[in-house]
Amino acid sequence: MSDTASTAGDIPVSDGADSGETDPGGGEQSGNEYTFADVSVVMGTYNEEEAIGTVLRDIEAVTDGNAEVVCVDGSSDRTPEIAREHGARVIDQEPQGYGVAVREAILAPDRPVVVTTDCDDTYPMEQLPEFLALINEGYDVVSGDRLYHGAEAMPALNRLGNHLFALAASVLMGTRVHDTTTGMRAYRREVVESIEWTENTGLSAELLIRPLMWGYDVREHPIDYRERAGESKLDPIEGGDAIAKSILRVALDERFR
Ligand SMILES: Nc1nc2c(ncn2[C@@H]2O[C@H](COP(=O)(O)OP(=O)(O)OP(=O)(O)O)[C@@H](O)[C@H]2O)c(=O)[nH]1
Ligand SMILES: [Mg+2]
Repeated sequence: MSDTASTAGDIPVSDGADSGETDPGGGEQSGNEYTFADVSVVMGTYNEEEAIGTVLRDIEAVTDGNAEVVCVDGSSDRTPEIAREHGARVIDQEPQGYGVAVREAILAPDRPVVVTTDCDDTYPMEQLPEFLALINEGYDVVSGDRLYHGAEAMPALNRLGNHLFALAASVLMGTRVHDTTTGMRAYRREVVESIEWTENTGLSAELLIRPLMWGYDVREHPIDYRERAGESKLDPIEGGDAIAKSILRVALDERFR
């Protein structure tokens, strides 16, 4: 199965066997491979007019315009107009936090592969083909690991926090993971349809921890990370506190399920 994957620098975090559970993901892709016509790229957008044009142009360029783009938007600036100009589907939603927006964005489309990103130009859309290739190799979840290459563009406090979150999640799960709060991931649709969603700010960690502990084939994949365009929507202290609690709650919930 996916153990045969050999992309340099990849970190397989689960082979689906260490939990002793059967593989609910069904392992390898059978039949035809997915293309970008099978992919939805989704994001929450909240006053991201400085970045959204670049992000959507990058997605269009690398997918030849074949990926569907879904933005769940709570903005009061021109973000939704720019998104529509670029052909994205825009769903209006009162701003209620990261996880509320991203949950809606993930569940709205029906294509078989869904990729999340932030709309702040931090994530490398040019690496989307690598994510799709790993899904086609049989992985159920491909998680972008920002810390592998050092994440120098990340504020030092966030970087430290992200290392500590990954360490805590690893200890609680008994499986080593390296970046629990990344915004860039690819999922097979069946994974997100089976999720029991409970978190908001901590949604990203939840969407790594639950699939891993259910025995899905999850792989971390090193990504480049750029400095954010526009203002952050996350308060590092309040957000950090919420994420730490999410990791504890979700990991314990799954351990004692
Ligand atoms: N619709 C909607 N989108 C949101 C909300 N909060 C955050 N977002 C979006 O979710 C994504 C992640 O938010 P960020 O501010 O980048 O949070 P972060 O990545 O933890 O923080 P940075 O490292 O500073 O980028 C961005 O695209 C935001 O615009 C919200 O309440 N509603
Ligand atoms: Mg961000």
